[in-house]
Amino acid sequence: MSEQPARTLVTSALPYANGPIHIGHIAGAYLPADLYVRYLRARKRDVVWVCGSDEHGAAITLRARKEGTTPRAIVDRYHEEMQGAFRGLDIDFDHYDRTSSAEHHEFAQSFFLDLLEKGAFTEETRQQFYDPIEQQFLADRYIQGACPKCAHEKAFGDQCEKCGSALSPEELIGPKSTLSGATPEMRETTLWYLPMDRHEDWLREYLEQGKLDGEVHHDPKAWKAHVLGQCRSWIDGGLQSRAMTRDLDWGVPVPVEGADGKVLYVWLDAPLGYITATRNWAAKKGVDWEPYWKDKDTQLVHFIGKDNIVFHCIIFPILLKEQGEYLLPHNVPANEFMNLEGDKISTSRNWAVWASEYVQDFDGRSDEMRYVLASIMPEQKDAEFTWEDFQSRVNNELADVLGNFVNRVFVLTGKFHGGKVPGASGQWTDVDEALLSLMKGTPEAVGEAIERYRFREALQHAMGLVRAGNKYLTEEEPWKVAKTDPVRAADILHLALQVTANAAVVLAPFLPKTAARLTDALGTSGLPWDAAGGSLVPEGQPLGPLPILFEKITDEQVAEQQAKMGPELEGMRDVEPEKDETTFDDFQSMDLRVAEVLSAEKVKGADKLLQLIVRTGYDERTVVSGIAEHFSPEEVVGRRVVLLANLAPRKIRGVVSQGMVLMASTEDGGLRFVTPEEGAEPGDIIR
Ligand code: B3M
Ligand code: ZN
Repeated sequence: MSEQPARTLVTSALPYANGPIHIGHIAGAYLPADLYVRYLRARKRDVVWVCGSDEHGAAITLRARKEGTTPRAIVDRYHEEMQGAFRGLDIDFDHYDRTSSAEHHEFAQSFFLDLLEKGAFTEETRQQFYDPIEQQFLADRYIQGACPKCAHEKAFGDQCEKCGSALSPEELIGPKSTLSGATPEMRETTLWYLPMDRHEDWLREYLEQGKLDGEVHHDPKAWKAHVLGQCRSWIDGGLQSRAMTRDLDWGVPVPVEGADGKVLYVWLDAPLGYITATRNWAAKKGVDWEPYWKDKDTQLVHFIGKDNIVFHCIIFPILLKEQGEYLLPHNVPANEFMNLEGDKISTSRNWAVWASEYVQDFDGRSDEMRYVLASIMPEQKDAEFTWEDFQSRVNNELADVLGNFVNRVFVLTGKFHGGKVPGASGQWTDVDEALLSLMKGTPEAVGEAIERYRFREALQHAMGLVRAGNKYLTEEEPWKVAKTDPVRAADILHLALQVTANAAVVLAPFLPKTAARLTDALGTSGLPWDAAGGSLVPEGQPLGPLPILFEKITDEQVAEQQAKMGPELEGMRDVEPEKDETTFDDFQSMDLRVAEVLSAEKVKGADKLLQLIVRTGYDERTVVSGIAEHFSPEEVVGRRVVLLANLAPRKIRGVVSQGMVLMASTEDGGLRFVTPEEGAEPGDIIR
């Protein structure tokens, strides 16, 4: 295990406040950080975890434009939405901030000025893409073209989302404005650039050898291979200067005279949001924020998705290093992508599982999603979520293994020991010893995996203890043994109870709700991680009631969730659900005919009814119709209508009605005739 830092500052990528959070985001940058931080908290380490909404940049302004509203309205909406989603999944930041706040603007501006004074930027007047129709400069997501690295057709001006390359707009092949579709012109503007080529040497040393200013900074072998691989290929490709300002009206204004209409590049301002968030967290707590960013004994860990690697491993470190007082990341355990049901997650195609929808549909069942996402987390390569896999993991692992084990332990303790923890004789068998030793080693195995950012492995270790306990109970059969050897039966249950309590501790980062239910029922709430490994529940301790821990996911739920994905069609109405399925034969049994209304009069004493005489082409008959509130008799006479001709005659207000005229009900509660096309004659059969 690596040497213990004095404190750890954990960050998760600030999500763009331009849309809701989906499970790909959760599995990428939030759940792993949450697991890591919950574990460190359980170990009583000094850890702070900050995050917040990224409220600037083209992601926001383009969304506002699309919806015909202001960037402010967009960020306010999603700032709330995202926090609700995080809460619903028990993603428990110490502090969640936002980058549009006055505090953040001030801090980002002062940081920019500081770097400007230190000579970190160059001011250059260059030709930039300009949209002649929209009359604005185009950068980042305002411009699209083919990626020069991988040929992906829809690379943005700052990044290709397919291969992850950081790009400049000039590199795009066949650039087009995403605003108007126009081919952009070149116009001159003045921007501040970060000459990144100056930094290649120390970056290489920092990333490849884990050294900073000649001193050991971190263990480069502790970094994920795919993270280092991406960094290496960028540096090998030669780092270009990157503009750190934009000609835009939404963002942190460039705090320099004459820079009206210019804002800081979002990837300069957003990572500084981590610092703003830490400062605000500290102010709220009444503690000093600076050690978390400046003390050498602090470890800074950034949790992100792989598309953010260049910004956290190259650009932000350059900015921090130029400023000089701040720590550089100790590790950046970026995750790869989570795919969904055989395809990439896509917001625009609604190919996603939205966190807040999950929370709504599976009320109170956040542990189930956390468990599945941790089990398949894309740590080293892309992974895939499917609802069937979700169902099978919840049903076969959480319900049938964990739920079943714990339930049997509680039921048996109730039955044989009056709900109190039985004492143990101390005469352990080999089988017991094996389980005891697994129990002893589990907290360390889980912790060690978590400290190496291997959350899947950590969960495997934790569940390994549960599986072993479940198997132990099944094979040792205390319910049978109790009849002949009550002392042995008590030993078995005693040990099973210790396994249950230990499982609750090591599963707590993954399944916080379940762990709390378990420790409440066991009377062991609040035990620190370091207590785990041995006996946690004392003899004689009364057990509380155990709620049902997991309900099975049904096939209907799976089908319902699968049906939700995919494009939502424009202009859909909220209407009554469809009736139950009918058969072709039932449909065939209805005799629908074109008919003509010959006369109409109100039915006495009934406001709603008109008595009609209709001509069917083969007879004339009376039909009573409930349309009097919508149509006067004069409006009806002479119309061609659709008649359900073989409806059994009914007596309505003393009049025998022979059939029914079909009507369409409108959105506002009105009625309209279903009128056959011109030329249709009474007697024509509708089929
Ligand atoms: N908002 C990008 C993203 O969500 C960005 C992260 C900022 S972290 C400082 O992919
Ligand atoms: Zn590419």
